[in-house]
Amino acid sequence: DQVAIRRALISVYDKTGLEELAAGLHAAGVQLISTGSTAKKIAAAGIPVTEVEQVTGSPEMLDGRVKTLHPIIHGGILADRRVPEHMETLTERNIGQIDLVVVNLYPFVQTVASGASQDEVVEQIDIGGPAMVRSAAKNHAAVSIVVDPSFYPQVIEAAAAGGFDLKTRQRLAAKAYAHTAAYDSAVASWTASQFLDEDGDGVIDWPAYAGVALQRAAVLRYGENPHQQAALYVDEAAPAGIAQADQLHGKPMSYNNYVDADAALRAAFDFDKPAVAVIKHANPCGVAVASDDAEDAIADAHRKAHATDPVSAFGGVIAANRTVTKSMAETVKGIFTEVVIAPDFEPEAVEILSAKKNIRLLALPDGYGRNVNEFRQVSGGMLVQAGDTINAEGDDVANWTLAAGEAADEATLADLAFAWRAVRAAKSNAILLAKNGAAVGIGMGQVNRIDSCKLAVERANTLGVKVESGADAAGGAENATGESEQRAAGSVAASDAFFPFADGLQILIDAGVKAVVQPGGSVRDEEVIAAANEAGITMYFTGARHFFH
Ligand code: 93A
Repeated sequence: DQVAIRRALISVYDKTGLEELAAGLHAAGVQLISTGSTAKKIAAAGIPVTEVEQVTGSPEMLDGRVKTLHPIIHGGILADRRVPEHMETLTERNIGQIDLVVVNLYPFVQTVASGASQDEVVEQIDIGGPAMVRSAAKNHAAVSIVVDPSFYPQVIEAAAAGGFDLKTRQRLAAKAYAHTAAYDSAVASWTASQFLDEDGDGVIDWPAYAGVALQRAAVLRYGENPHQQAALYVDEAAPAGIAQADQLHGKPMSYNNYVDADAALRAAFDFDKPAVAVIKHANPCGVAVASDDAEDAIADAHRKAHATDPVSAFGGVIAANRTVTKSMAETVKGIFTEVVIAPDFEPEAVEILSAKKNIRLLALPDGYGRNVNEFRQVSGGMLVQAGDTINAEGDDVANWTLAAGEAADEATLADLAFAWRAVRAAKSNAILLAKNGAAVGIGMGQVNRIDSCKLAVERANTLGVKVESGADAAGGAENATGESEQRAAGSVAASDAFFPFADGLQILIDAGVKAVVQPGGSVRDEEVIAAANEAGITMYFTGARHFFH
């Protein structure tokens, strides 16, 4: 099932390996036809080549917008050799068959990334290139399509050995369609960003558009479990995230590592202050911020985040929103950790952590941001939604309404603001207790809010290590008394959604929580407000909700 390669059409923007390819094909007796600058480069190398214009009798026009879009070209590619009428048509119209098409497209993604103007970007939308790629891939029964310069050596070899077999032509076709699909997705993403951002805030307005440009970046060892195959795909049109991170050390990332590292980024990057999140099973078991003027703030944030729940932090994934410092690395070194992801690492931090064979260190590329749209597969289809952000009006403390008790003092309000941002990272139903810029108890993933409240309180009161007074509660293991610290009393709480009844809130009140922030909006708000007033605690309503499932 080999098909001999007698005539090849070459039209490439990226001229890598072109001369070698042309020389190899010519040596194998293949006749070459080619477009403008591709033909020039081949001819300059002393290899015979016919310009597409000569073949079609139709000169390139409209500044090159129309060069290969011609029946003589597409007829030569698309004719089905098994159909006698097709062959007769070629003869009647004097069209020569094309057996091999080598194309790579205008650099659209690179042009967008360069910050070029709208007109310049539009000019880089390749039309004729994808048309040839798609024609040749469709007719893989006879035609070979090559879009990747690294494959040229095999092309030369095949041309000399009687052509590719059917299986290879089929594989090349599949690769070619993935290539044009990704290219068109990138074009769709960009045009959406230019024309569908109706209010000009940089976010594509839902539900107008959902688009991805995915390329497989890695085959993973396995999926969520060892019997599941898995791979990583990178969205070329998305802001840089976990999929583009640069691994500095450690074994390859696993499927679960990616899921947890992404959850860790979501948790740590909601804060302007230096912040660290520790993740297990896609949920935070530690979140904390440190003051910008603290000495080695990120190490401080990490100590506080680890202290949230030191039991669960074993085998966790850590994200920091600042460079990982030497002293943070020294603490992390003593804790069994799967992954650390951060914008950067001090060289000493890499050195210290690299002594541990199994820890994976990932540096985030510049411009970290979350995807505008979120996709979730359901059986038989896909759900798409605009990603949740922490930019709603109700996320701004200035817009909160005091629903019960006295207005909080500055420190309490700061803790409430921290808790409100942090609770968004925990799976619903989520309740997060916080003190001094650190989570002290997190209840998440429960099917009712009462259980999440109980869990948060229980964790706050059993996992805190009591230390001799004066010692740093988070770092002072050497001063530990062996008892657990009762951390729920005097803490503040955030709830990702409203309390449907007063019962959940009552659990927090009984545990000594002094202030609560929640969306409000339940039909029983009056009952919930009454419970807060009776206990004399402060309660704010945000009007915004952050379910996360
Ligand atoms: O402007 S186009 O969309 N119109 C065409 O008819 C056409 N034919 C090939 N772009 C077209 N191409 C592209 O030109 C190819 O995809 C390739 O990237 C490039 C090669 O042109 P040259 O050989 O002049 O460098």
